[in-house]
Amino acid sequence: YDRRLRVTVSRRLPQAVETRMAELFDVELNFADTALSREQLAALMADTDVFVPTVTDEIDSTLIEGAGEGLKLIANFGTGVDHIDLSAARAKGIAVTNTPGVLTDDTADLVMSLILSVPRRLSEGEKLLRAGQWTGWTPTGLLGHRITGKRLGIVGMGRIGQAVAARARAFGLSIHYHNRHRLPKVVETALEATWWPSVEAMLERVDIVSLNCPETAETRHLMNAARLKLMQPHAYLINAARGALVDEAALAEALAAGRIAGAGLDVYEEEPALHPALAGLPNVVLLPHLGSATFEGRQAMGEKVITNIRVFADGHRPPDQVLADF
Ligand code: 8YV
Repeated sequence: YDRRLRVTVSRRLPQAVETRMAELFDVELNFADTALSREQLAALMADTDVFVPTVTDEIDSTLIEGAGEGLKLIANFGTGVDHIDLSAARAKGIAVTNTPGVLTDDTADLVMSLILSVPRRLSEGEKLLRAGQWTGWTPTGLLGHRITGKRLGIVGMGRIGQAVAARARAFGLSIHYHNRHRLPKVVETALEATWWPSVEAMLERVDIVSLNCPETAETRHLMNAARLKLMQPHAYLINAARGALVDEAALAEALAAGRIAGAGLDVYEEEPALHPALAGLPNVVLLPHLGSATFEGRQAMGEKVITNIRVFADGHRPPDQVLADF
């Protein structure tokens, strides 16, 4: 490109990121900072070289096919790209990039805090206290379950899954994982992780299940009623990946019936809506998609977006290009 690129950003980003972008590109921002409608997305994608969406923008095949001829890069602000139709983008010659790596630690920290707070009933305790219903310490009040010595089963052992494993080991959990591909022996040994070729077999054996895989056609409703039934009645489910990995209605039913002991969720099937059956359950910790919500993380995500755009503009393959068969 021998001119400044037109870069359209769907949401407000950290100030320093916006400032740098404005120095480098012709930037258009959504000043309202509300999730965009399909019509607004279509209008923005009609007249730009680069579009920067976030997880709140559903970039489906119709939007991609209708995009202006100028659109050559979708530089996602975020790692998960389940909201972008990758094959439609590839068919139209539009490259897609994401921001892997820089939010691994923050997300793994959040997973770990759910692993610690659900079995220990922290949320229930805080609610009781704030409601003025705490009547004082008793030997048997609000007892939870010990973390140390339990078995953690990680579904999806990529960057985040491995970062969760490293933290969990320090808390005395034994590490089990299911992944499409077995990790190299050296990595398995370093994490003292046991591979399960079958997710079903692993679900039957572990005490805590953490979902850390991307949402794809294969992983949608991975935790359906049948797989939830395989979990042990004392087991907990943690999901800070994508809501669609879990059939929420089936989860609420399993929790209400006591077929599993509790759940910690950071993501939902229909964000920002919370499944009404989950809201009333005491044995769940519910967070509003906070996995990467740190100042440092969001700044680094913005820097990655900028690097991807600049490398692409220079005519090279951007460092974080996502492949359609991902
Ligand atoms: C981001 C996330 O905040 O990166 C991801 O995949 O889920 C979040 O941590 C979000 O995607 C921003 O678009």
